[in-house]
Amino acid sequence: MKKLNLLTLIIGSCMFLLLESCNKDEEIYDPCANVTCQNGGDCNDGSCDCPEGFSGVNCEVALKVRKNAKDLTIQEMQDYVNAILILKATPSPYISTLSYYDTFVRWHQMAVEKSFCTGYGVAHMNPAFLAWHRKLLVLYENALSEVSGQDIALPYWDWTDQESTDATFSENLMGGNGDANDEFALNDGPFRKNNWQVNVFTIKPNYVGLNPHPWLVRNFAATLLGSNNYPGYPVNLPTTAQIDDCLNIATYDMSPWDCSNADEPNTSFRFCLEGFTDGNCPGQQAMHNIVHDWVAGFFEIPVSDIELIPTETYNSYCNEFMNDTVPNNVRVGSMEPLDVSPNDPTFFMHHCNVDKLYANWQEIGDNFNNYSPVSGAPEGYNLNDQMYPYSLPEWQTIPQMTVDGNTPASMLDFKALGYYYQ
Ligand SMILES: [Cu+2]
Repeated sequence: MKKLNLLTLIIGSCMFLLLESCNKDEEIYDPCANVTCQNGGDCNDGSCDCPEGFSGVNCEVALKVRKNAKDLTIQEMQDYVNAILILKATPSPYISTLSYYDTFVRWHQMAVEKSFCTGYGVAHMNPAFLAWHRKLLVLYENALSEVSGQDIALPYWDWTDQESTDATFSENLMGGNGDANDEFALNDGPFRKNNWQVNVFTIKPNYVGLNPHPWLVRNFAATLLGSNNYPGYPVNLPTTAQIDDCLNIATYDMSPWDCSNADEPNTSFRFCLEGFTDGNCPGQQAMHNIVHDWVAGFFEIPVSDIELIPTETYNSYCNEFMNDTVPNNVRVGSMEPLDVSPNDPTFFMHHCNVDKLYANWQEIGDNFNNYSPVSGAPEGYNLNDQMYPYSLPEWQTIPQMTVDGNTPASMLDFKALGYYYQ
């Protein structure tokens, strides 16, 4: 009897200890036990699901909010414009002969110069188009904050929203249309003639005589029909339906990875958003490309005799002179010559909308890691390639340049870059 009781006691104790240790095991394996999510984040399977506006392992990083231009307060508009004017007056930490603002124009031009020499796209007409410009915007946003001492978030211009267009081209932001009585020079707003000087000029020989002035020129939606080059098609802002068509494409990009595949418009998101519509490079334009046309405009000025003027430009990247002839009565606005279109600060509000649509596409389809090609395409196209000219050795000691990385892969997660869109 006593023996049985003792056995029961022993077995009972053992089971108790076993259960206890089971309970303890459960506690040890709770993946959220040691995770503290800040700012209202919820732990899920050991990692924090952060509320909108926060990022980081513990939701400790407050993201910059990039807003629609129409939703900025007057103060936010003034802070943004003042920061741009300060950037224009600040010496460049990268290129000693230029201002900090003009460095962004030059980087864009360097990429285009390299495209001219190599025959393949560097910042445009290739899969890295969106990553290359995302990097430019992050550098620009951080530089504006750095020089102004304000926490600047880039605003975007929603092309489909009239209120956004009105706010973008208001006195408080980019100024309005060019002056019809002054060959469409920009004569209002903070970037008007005599208040904002263009210092980096196009090296596209077919545009050098068409865009000769050291001030900004805009002629909204102006087009010269019937000519092959200026641009020969109607120029309208993209519609919501056109944007939805692009956002609905699941494939990021596909071979031949440029603008020469007639099948790509309906099958490649990058091709669609960049704005090619057929297999002809450049061909009829849409989306991002046509917005450059829309802001710039193509027009004629009165001259006594129409003649063709020879033009010559120098391409420093490949140490080459390029020649063309241009009609002396045709002009284009500042957003048109591909290489130096960032001379007009509207460039950055336009590209912020391109980047927003890219972010929307990434979020809608859970496409954060959807990028192609991974390898095998020309240098600069692949997921882990270095992007020129950010990758130049002389800038790899500057933390602002290197902190986020220089590859398409390092540009995929925009929240990790410190911002989101509202
Ligand atoms: Cu560009």
